[in-house]
Amino acid sequence: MATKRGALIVLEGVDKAGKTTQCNKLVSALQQSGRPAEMLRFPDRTTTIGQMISAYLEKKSELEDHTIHLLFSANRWELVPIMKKKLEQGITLVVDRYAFSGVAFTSAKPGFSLDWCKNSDTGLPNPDLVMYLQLSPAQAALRGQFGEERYETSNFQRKVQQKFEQLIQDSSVNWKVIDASRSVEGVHNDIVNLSINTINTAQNQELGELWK
Ligand code: Z5A
Repeated sequence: MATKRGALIVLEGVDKAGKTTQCNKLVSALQQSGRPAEMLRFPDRTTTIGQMISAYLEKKSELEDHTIHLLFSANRWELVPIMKKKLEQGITLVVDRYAFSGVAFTSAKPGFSLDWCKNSDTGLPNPDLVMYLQLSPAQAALRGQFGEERYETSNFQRKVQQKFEQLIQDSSVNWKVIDASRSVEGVHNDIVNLSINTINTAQNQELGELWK
């Protein structure tokens, strides 16, 4: 019998929403229940393109706004062959940020439309599930100071949040909004349940193309 494909599961949200914490816990829970799963994160700072992005985020280099947007996008496209291969092998991929972060962060800058920002990511593998970890700026502030990287200011993060709120209205993407202000375990339980349902459904479906 042919191997059933893995699911593409994405976690999105503003800074400090708990994406990385929850991705790690989800991968462990899936593996412990006998479901092959691996984590990916974007940007993937290990590639040549990823190193350019990392230097920009760390404010060690300057890049024009369209240019950095396209580099974030290219960093996803360069991973597509390996993502598809793993999904075909039955491995579920749990992804910390994806194209939605790309669109939300760039369109929060002056002069960028959502449509322009979506173009370079159109056709990427469409996630089977995108969980948006919703957290207000006030609740995020309780989780500590912002870091030193570019974009880590409360004013910019508020604009990014508004862009995410627009993106989650798009019914061509399987969005689920999760209240991320609860305990780590409470959030985790919801995420595991949604993910297992998605894994069961996705194995009988073709992988789609984002925004097509
Ligand atoms: N970016 C972009 O512009 N374009 C793109 O295409 C992409 C990204 C893909 C990458 O940052 C930056 O690049 C990011 C977007 C932009 N810029 N910003 N801002 P990154 O991915 O390297 O790092 P990050 O995403 O900014 O991490 P984060 O958002 O700060 O954290 P998080 O993953 O959402 O949360 P966490 O690390 O799991 O938890 C944060 C803290 O909260 C930590 O102390 C936890 O212990 C605590 N925590 C977590 N959950 C809870 C709960 N439930 N209760 C209490 N405390 C909690």
